[in-house]
Formats: sequence, C-alpha cells, structure tokens
Amino acid sequence: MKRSSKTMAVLVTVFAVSIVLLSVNVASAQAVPEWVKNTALWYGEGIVSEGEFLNMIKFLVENKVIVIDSIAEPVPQAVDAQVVIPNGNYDVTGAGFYSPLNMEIPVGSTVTWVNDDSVPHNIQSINQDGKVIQLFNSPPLNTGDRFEHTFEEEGVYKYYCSFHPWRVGLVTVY
Ligand SMILES: [Cu+2]
Repeated sequence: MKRSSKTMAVLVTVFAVSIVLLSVNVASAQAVPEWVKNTALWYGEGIVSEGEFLNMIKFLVENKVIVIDSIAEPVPQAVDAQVVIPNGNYDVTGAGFYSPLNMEIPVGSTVTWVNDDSVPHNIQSINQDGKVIQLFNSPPLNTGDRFEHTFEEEGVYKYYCSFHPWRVGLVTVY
C-alpha cells in the first residue's frame, strides 16, 4: 500500500511537470487531421506501431499543435564586485581580513580591490603552493588606490599581499 501511494505521488508529479511544459494550441487543435485521430485510436487498439504513434506526436510538435515551451536556465549575470583591504590589514595579530575573505562571483565579473589601510599593499595571484603566478598582479596600492581584474573562467583563485604574506584571500568564480 505504501509503495503504491509513492508511485502515485511520482505520477502526479510527472503529470504536473508536463502541464508546465506542454500547452495545446487551441486554434490548431480544431484542425487536427483525421489521420492523427485515427493513428491515436489505432494505437490504442494495437493496430498501429509505437513508432508510427511517436511520429504522429512529432508531427503535432513540428506543426505547433503541441507547443513545447523551453524553460530557459537562468544565466548568472556578471557583476562588479569590491574587496576591501581594511584598515589594520597589515597587522599580523589583527583581524583585518580582506572583506569578503572569499569573494564569490559569476563568470565575467570584475573584482576591484580597494586599499582602505594606512599602508601600501598589493594583490598577487598565487597557486595552491603559495607561489606567485602571473594571473592578476597589482603594483603597490597606496591608501585609496584600486586594482581590478575580470574573471573569465570558473575556478577558485587565491591571492595574497607580498608585503604581508599572511594575508591570503579567495575569489570563487562560478
Ligand atoms: Cu599588504
């Protein structure tokens, strides 16, 4: 009993999804050809093969009697994002982490780092071993200076400041 009610739930779900995806063009429905009606009837009676029946449905879709609305996948919009190098970031004993410490952005987004600290910093992309790589690398940024980079590929990008290498940040591009 339990099993069949589960099956029923699945069937209802599938049916509900179908309603969203399929809509019948009423104007065209009045013009459903006789052979289509016959094919459906004969399929039910086992006279017509499944292949012929499916071809008939294909015909209805191609001629827009059955309209299939495609559900577009939402494409994440690229953004302009900002990472603050906060006041006190230079201090190894302080909590002046990059804000946010892990910047999560869609592909194509641009990150701008802003130095809000009282001393110069830089932004150097590093690999998993902590070695500097030439991906996004800023000159020294004085207080108020900015540096930006546009991320065109998915991935997790690490960076640090070569003056204060204990300050490591992340950019996650999805
Ligand atoms: Cu620094």
